[in-house]
Amino acid sequence: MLHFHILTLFPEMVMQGLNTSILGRAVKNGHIFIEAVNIRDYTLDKHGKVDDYPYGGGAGMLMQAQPVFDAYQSIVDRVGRERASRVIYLTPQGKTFCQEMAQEMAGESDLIFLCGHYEGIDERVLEEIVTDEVSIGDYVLTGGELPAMVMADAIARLVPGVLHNGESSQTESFEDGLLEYPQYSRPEIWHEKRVPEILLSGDHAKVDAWRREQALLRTKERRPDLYEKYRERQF
Ligand code: 9D3
Repeated sequence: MLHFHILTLFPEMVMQGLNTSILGRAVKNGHIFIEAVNIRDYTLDKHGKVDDYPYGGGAGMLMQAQPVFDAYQSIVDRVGRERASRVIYLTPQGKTFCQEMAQEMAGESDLIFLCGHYEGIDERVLEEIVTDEVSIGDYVLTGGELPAMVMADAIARLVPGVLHNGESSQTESFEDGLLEYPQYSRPEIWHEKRVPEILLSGDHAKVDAWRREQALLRTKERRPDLYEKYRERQF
């Protein structure tokens, strides 16, 4: 049972996205727990304000330390500091998320995601609570919510029981370091294109060898970086 706690100003967005499809089923079946904690609920400002101007000037607003810290503390008060030991700040300046990080995080009992907005968050609260800074890639989004959802999806599917038969998390792209081979279903001919003859042969050894070859060819063509890594691992 992995618990995701997401600190955000947009809790509905996060819950809508994550309680759907396969993750929704995983929550129902008790394999994972997901909660969005609204940072705004913890502000002491009577108008509900959670941001202010940056000292030293500059464009935009910063999320203040107090509401972020108190929202975080409310999670710790419920689950304990030991369990809630991992706090992941979603930021364009973080280390790029990858399958290896997903594997490692899937072994935790609790993960706290902190989603930034405005021009960022007061550095002092980040120093006190954040253990990991993660980006999902080099493109500019409007906030950390979609990255937190992307990470939760990638991590949750690795939790035992979340995927059923036929949704296997093994033998897939990235897990053996290769892209997937092309696949075909009925009919045998569609728009004058035939299914590769070997797949109709019933010779499983030949089919396996063909798929392996296709996976290698594809990886070499489309992801030369992955192909090089794969070849290095073979020696
Ligand atoms: C206007 C501020 N920007 C100056 C270049 C910095 C900036 C801060 C925060 C730009 C975008 C964002 C919002 N994005 C995220 O919070 C974010 C993110 C992303 O934009 N891309 C990839 N991964 C991530 S993780 C969090």
